[in-house]
Amino acid sequence: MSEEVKKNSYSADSIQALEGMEHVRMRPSMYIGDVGVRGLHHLVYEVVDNSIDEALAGHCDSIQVIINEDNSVSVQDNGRGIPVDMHKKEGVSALEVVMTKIGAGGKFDKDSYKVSGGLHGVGVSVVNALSDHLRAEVHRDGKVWEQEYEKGKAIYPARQIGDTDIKGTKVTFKPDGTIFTQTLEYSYDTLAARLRELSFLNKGITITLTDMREVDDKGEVRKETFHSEEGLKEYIKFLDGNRTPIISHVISMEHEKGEIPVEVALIYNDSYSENIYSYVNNINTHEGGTHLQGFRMGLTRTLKKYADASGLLEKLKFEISGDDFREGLTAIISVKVMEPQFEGQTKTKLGNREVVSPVSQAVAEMLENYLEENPADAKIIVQKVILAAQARHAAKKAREMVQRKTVMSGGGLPGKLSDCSEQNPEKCEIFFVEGDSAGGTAKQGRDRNFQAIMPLRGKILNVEKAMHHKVFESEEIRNIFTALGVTIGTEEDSKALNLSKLRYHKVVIMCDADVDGSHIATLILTFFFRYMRDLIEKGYVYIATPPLYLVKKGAKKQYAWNDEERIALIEEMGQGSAVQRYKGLGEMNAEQLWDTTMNPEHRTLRQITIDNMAEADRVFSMLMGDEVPPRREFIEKNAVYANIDA
Ligand code: 28G
Repeated sequence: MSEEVKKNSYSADSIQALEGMEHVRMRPSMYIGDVGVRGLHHLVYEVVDNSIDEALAGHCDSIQVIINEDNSVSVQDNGRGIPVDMHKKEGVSALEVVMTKIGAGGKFDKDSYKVSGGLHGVGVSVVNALSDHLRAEVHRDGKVWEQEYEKGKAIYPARQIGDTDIKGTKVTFKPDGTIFTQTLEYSYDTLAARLRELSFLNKGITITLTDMREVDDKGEVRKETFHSEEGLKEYIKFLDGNRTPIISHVISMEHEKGEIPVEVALIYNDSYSENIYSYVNNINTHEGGTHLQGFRMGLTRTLKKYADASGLLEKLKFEISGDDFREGLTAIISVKVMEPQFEGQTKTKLGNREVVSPVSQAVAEMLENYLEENPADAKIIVQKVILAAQARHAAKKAREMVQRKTVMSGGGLPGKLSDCSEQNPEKCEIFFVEGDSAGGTAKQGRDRNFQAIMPLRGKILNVEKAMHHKVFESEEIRNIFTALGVTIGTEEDSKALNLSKLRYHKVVIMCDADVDGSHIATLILTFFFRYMRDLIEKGYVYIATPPLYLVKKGAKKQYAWNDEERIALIEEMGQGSAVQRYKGLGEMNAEQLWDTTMNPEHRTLRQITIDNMAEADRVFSMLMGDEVPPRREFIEKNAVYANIDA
């Protein structure tokens, strides 16, 4: 090849690279999902992912994440440091290639053993493209190198700036405000939950999170270290910290079955809910898939075999269903797959068939051993399964009601529902309102064309503590199913929800802005989380935000949602203004409720999202479970309403 042709192909390549970066900036959500809060945090995960890869390769055991004062984020690892030598093909440093070329960095390189990867697994160059400014610092072979970029473009070639006796990579980036228009503010808790999760999933690595934005009374910044020696075993203990175990140990194993690393841990507790978290390459696979299928097969097969042999099932007059084996089960499955195929609506369902049997074999082997060595625990588990089967049998009628009673099949809508006239679910909203009196006001205030009102009696059943049949027997809860047009799945898989006849695409919880109101909202949310999780995951669930104050002067009325707004309004209106504190929805008249809380033109609805399933589970089990002290602590830490009432 002549020199000239070569040159041309170089420049063709760099044009392609540039186009790649331009494309990321033009269509960011194609790469990071969205440009809201989630996308913003995803940037951090993407960078941390590189460090995790370096750790999985066996070269790094420490990762530091710092939220800087200006909401930029620094990530530093003690790996080998990104190579800085000239990349033969590109004519620039390897560092620059990794930072500016979409798809560089090995993610798409089948030869390298890289199996970690964010949801989209797109690489740090995407983070660079979406950052106002990024600085990379490499410590390697005794030298420090740096390079800086603006909106993904290098502003100078990688340069040597000094000597060092450490090794590793440090990246500091500031997300671009013209892309992340909603917010640039990082949430410590969101990052902490993900980093903690990563530390359990990748044992042995030490990850620290530091928040430089605020100092406490002692002049100290917020800082946490995440490190797990035992991995999933410890993760189970953490997740089930607010529940009561019924067996003596966490059952766990780690195995490489046919080139697929499989890790599993599980425990049985005295609750009635099933909590299984599955991961592929450190990504939470919400929709499950072949690894979950393998887990269920292994669990059911082994326990059934044991129970049959034990003779304990002889008195049982009916078949045990798959569900029965999973009541009170908390489990984590983590697999690493070289070329994962993600399917499903949110691309979080593993499709690789070859994963089923290694996981089911591993689970079977692990359980067989445990049951053999712990006969007392084995008996407890089998008895729990039998109880679950009996309860399910007893609840058959109630469950079938919920299963069958759709509007179409003539069950009729609940009497308390004031429905809207619009038929297209996409345009319809339903407001669940606490109490009949507020329900009445909402009914008067609504736009009946597209807004339905469903008053709920005070506190609905706490599903966290109730057996399934109690849940399906509760009239209040059956009414929620019927009003929404939602039915549940088969007996074998009661978690499968049928949303095809969902009657409203906005399901709004509207409660008083006080301690009681937030408790009721939490009860309803807990019910949705445990029994209609899909509704939340599909983005149909919202919380209404009624104002806390009315500031009046003469005929002029304005609303305030917090103390800051109230003070500003009083200042603005000046002498003679009066403040009215809304104690509850019932204190507003229909017009006020419409203006402030229900009218789509003025209201603020908070969409409920779950960015960390395991963390959400832990919080719900704590808020709604038996143990009081952790709940008090959480409420004190997060009480927005408590100080208002004080
Ligand atoms: C702190 C922020 C995020 C990283 C490394 C280490 C290497 C590397 C990263 O290589 C380019 C392509 C395939 C070899 C690999 C160093 C081999 C030898 C690395 C990070 C070169 C990528 N020495 N650490 N990338 N490969 N940490 N942390 O980004 O051929 S990225």
